[in-house]
Amino acid sequence: MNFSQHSVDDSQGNVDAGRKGMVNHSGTVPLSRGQIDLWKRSGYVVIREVFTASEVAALSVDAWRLTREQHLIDRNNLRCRFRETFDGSESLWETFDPVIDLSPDCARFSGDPRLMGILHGLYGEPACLFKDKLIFKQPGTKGYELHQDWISWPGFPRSFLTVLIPIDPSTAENGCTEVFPGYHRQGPLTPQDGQYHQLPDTAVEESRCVPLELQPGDIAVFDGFTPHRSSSNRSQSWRRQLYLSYNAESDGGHQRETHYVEFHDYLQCRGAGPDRSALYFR
Ligand SMILES: O=C(O)CCC(=O)C(=O)O
Repeated sequence: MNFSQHSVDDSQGNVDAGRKGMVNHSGTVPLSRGQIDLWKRSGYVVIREVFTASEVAALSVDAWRLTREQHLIDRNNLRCRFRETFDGSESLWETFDPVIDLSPDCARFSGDPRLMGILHGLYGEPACLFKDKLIFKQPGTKGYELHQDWISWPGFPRSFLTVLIPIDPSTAENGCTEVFPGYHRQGPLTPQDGQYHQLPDTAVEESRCVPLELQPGDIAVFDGFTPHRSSSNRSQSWRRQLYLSYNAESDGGHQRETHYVEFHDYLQCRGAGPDRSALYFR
């Protein structure tokens, strides 16, 4: 396991816990004070080679299986998101949110002791799974505008963070996630009215953009206040990536079930109009 924040921070923060067998029996990864300070300063971190090729290959097989669950892939199913295409043709299915109840492999990754050890190191306490989604990002689909994930719903945990687990290599061409370090320290950058807001491009300095180009086995972690976005998938292949979000245990404890009740209410209210009654969760 190789802990880095791209070349800027490599000199201060490399640890190769996986290859040198530094993961201890409780699964805790020994992160140095300096590495944790870097995470706090930047609001993101990349850790290389956390998972083995065979572990990610198994996840990949299960993710392909999900693409054949045609009875679930439906515009009225609250579990699904569809995304516009950049050539203007019909939007394509993009996401299952949640996903761990559909996929034993995704569930296994969400509680993996190495991952939980890393998060314990970053939080200084145990992490609780809050949300889980698999973004399939088919070729031709658009990316996401600049935004922060934290939303001002009552009790929404300020310790929210997301772990990216690439199933396919994520590259600039297939629309990898891009983060803007440091801004998380400013907290929410949009009105706190309980609605999702895009950020204007002027909210960040373009030169600070870091593309999270990852190989299967690597992970990236970013804070709920870290501005991020992604481009269209202009490659010929899918960019499948598991997004696992957590909160610190002392910040509300286990609240995944409550979150999904609240999230579905939000989606149903947003889907105003005659079609709203057709929405369901399966
Ligand atoms: O697909 C991506 O790279 C970005 C996804 C994202 O920003 C989100 O789900 O909040």
